[in-house]
Amino acid sequence: MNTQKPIALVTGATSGIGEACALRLHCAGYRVIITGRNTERLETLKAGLGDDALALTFDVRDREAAETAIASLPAEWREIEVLVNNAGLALGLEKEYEGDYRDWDTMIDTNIKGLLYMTRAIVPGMVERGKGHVVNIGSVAGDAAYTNGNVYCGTKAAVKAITDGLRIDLAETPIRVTLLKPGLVETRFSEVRFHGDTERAANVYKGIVPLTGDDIADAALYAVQAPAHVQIAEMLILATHQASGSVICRK
Ligand code: NDP
Ligand code: 8X3
Repeated sequence: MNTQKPIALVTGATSGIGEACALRLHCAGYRVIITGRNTERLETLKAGLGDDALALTFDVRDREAAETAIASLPAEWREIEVLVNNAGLALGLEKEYEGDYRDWDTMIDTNIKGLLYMTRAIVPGMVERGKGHVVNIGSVAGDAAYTNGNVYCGTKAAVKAITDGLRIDLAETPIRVTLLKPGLVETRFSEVRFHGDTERAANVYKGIVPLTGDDIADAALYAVQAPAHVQIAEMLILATHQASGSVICRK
């Protein structure tokens, strides 16, 4: 392992945008801490990355598990320079007054509270060392609610406010904070949203060329590699035929 290389930690690295970010950061010369709930997928990813990767299995909703995982990092993996808060999900697409409260709890606990737990566990070290970059994965869904998006959109609006708050609180430090707001990205996202209904999930990407996880990883890397005096505060990244969370032109 090359301990001269900077360290990046990516949550939800087992799939989609998180996996793409981990791979891009690794290619760009980072040692990567890949985290998620699925040990088998993490180990497969780690096998492809070699010594410059460390896998940590925990659920971001479990504050104690997240804190313990970070506190028990080996000395040579402690100085995390980039945190990508990516783990998240949508569950359900129905009217708010007909929604499933269990789906709401999971989205709120993962997208908002999980992101906060990771931030609280890692950012103090960045402040102490005077070096760091937090990249939060928000969404176009946080800019404005769309039909039946209600609670998911609410969680991503919260991610926007929480990211702005962190940037304000860190303004006196060299630590930078970036919010990425992707539109339609073809990952496992819709399959998860529709509780495993792959046909319904596939329809989300019909008639439009969606973004890929790599497109979002490119944006993350651009922000991270910007000169130290440049803070990419926010990026909205849409497919060419998507204009907002609600306006999608399918052909
Ligand atoms: P995927 O479903 O492909 O990936 C989600 C990742 O988050 C998986 O690695 C998943 O792991 C992990 N995850 C979910 N819940 C938890 C948890 N409680 N603890 C730890 N890890 C967890 O979807 P995407 O890559 O598309 O989603 C990544 C992020 O991007 C999310 O925050 C999503 O809201 C956001 N986003 C996605 C867009 C899209 O169109 N795809 C657009 C805008 C934003 P596991 O396998 O264990 O579930
Ligand atoms: C994911 C993008 O438009 O499906 O956040 O909500 S969208």
